[in-house]
Amino acid sequence: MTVSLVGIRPFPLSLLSFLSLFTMGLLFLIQAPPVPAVSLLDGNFEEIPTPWTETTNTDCPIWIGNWQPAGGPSPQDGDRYFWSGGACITPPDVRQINSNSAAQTITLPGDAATLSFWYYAYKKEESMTGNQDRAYVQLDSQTIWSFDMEVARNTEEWVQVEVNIRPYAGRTIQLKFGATQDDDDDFGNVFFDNVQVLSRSTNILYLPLIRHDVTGWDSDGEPNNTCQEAFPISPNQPYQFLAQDVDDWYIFQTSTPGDITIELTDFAPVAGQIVLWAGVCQSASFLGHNGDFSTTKIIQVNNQPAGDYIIRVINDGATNNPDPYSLIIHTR
Ligand SMILES: [Ca+2]
Ligand SMILES: [Ca+2]
Ligand SMILES: [Ca+2]
Ligand SMILES: [Ca+2]
Repeated sequence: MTVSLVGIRPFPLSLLSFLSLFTMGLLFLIQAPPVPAVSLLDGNFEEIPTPWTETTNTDCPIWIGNWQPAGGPSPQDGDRYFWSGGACITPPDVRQINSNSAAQTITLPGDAATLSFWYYAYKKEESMTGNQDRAYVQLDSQTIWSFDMEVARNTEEWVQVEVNIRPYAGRTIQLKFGATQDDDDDFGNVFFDNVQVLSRSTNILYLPLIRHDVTGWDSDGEPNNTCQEAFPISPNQPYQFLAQDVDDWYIFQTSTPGDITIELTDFAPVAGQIVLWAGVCQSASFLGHNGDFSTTKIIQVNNQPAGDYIIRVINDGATNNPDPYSLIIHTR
């Protein structure tokens, strides 16, 4: 049984000497911020045996390793990393498209703010019909980061991602990295390495510009009942919150000019509104409003500058505890 990375262009084997490993370790010690996530084990995918639990639909059970001999990239960190997607070749020449995952249960510290990880994406050819090849990161089965594996999105290098995980702070949850693929001839590869949970104090990306005595939110982003209490979220990441009260405020930032779409779905109270402003609470400019009597409410505004934005979700119907609504900000 062999693992084949058909379609990955070959990389020269990295000649990591003991000295270079030592240097990398030294840099790590200097640069790494405090990482309180004592319960996250083997975030670098280096340990043998590893505490990560792997699943796959193929006959190749192990996808944590050094995949340079199969054409994979040199590790972002250390010697090993997790390969999601790809394909497994079994004798004589049967190709099994791989949908797999690596998971572990962790307890997030109360001040957990960011999940940081690195990925490297490569796909040789596009799927001929509707591409279903996706990599993902999940917390308790909720997708907090997803990646459509497309040729145009090949990274050519390791890319760092930071995802806001404040709504999950303090929880014991399953963290899962993986990929699901369709069964057509073309498949994608996304490699993951160097996973870290960063505390609030080490991360300024999600700190709002203006905030009045709000030191924390619960797992549903509450309290977020005024603009000053707005819960910070990030564009292009799916979120779920509860309509268990009347007012939910959110703020986000864009780093480049472009079109912005606010998509509220699965809004169980049905009766409600979303409102979008540009700016900060003290000087906000109204951009759009949607009060459709529907579980889906969308606002799209085009050609907006990079900057600060405010969202208000108003529940005009019955309060609802069990059914979360979904909120995502698309920017392009
Ligand atoms: Ca590693
Ligand atoms: Ca495919
Ligand atoms: Ca709420
Ligand atoms: Ca609220």
